[in-house]
Amino acid sequence: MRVKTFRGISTATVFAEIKAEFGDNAVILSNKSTEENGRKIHEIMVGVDNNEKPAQTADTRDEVISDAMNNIPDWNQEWKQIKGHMMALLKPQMNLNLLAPRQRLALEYLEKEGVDSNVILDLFQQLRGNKSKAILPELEKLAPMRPFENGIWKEKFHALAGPHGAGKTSTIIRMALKEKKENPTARICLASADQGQGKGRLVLRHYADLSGIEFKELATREDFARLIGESHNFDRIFIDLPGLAGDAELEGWLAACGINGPCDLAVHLVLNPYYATAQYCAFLKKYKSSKLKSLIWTKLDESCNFGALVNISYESGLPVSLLSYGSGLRNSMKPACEKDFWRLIFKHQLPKEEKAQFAKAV
Ligand SMILES: Nc1nc2c(ncn2[C@@H]2O[C@H](COP(=O)(O)OP(=O)(O)OP(=O)(O)O)[C@@H](O)[C@H]2O)c(=O)[nH]1
Ligand SMILES: [Mg+2]
Repeated sequence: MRVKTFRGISTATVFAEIKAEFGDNAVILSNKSTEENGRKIHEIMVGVDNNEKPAQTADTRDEVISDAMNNIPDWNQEWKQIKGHMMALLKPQMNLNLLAPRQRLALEYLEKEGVDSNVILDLFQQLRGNKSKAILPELEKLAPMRPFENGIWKEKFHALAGPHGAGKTSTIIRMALKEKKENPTARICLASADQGQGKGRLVLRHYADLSGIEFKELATREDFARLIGESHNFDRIFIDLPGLAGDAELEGWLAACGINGPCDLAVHLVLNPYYATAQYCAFLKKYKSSKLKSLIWTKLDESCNFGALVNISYESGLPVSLLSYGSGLRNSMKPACEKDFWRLIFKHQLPKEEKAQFAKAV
């Protein structure tokens, strides 16, 4: 951080000078008045991030908008901190005596389970003063379900995105096999856009060959364009996306492949329940996209608490579509439903296996 002191005969002139040099990027470190030769002098010390360039006046409407957009990440960060402080202040005001014992127990349980205080506070607001109000309908509003099963998802293209190793390839195979089993005559395409060194695309090809599903590799923008052109030959197209490294973001990645436009695509974000809160925030930023339509939770069998499932639904506003709870391809995944989801949160019970779910699909 670069530090600079500005002096002048009034705070207004000093602030004007600071604004002219650094715009809104300066952080006030100190602000004091002293006397010099009988005159009052105002001295303001500011700090500026070394990466910040001195402010340039945004002349056109586009420049003003672009400036504002560039500041959004900083503002988001600041807002998160403010929200944290507000929660710390508000929490002592959360008078649990306004709740019925069973409502109170539920909130206390959720807190222990790792559900964030802003979610708990929201629930408290919904329940306070109405001791007969059931908690489950309120919870269901916070974490909606949109099961991935027959007839619910109309999109033709379904792509799975998410961090490395989250379970994208395994899940897309399960989804394609499930589709094949439920609609044996459906024309399904399984496509791998993951050109990394891993064996993901070989595994995809293997299962596609075994089960009579068409397989495609998507390495270039032209491959995507060709698949879109041929899409009338398929009823469902499942795409395995790579984990995005470094600063790459889903929206930019989809744009580079030419599939962020009107293409009939739903992207589902695959996550595991045991990341740290800051990591989830980073994932939600990285995978934010108008095409992102649901959350898929995998590795539920490896986790010992599930508060993150509630937190991410609440933060993202996205419905949960699938729950996965085993490393194998059979009997390890179910379309999400309220009963399974809340049983998992409150009882740590994994979803019950559907009878012979994929038994004859492979
Ligand atoms: N225990 C458990 N393991 C799972 C589950 N889903 C996937 N796995 C395992 O997690 C590992 C990684 O799964 P992949 O499907 O390869 O994950 P990915 O996201 O495609 O990984 P990359 O392509 O390397 O980014 C594999 O060993 C899977 O068998 C699950 O629900 N539970
Ligand atoms: Mg993979």
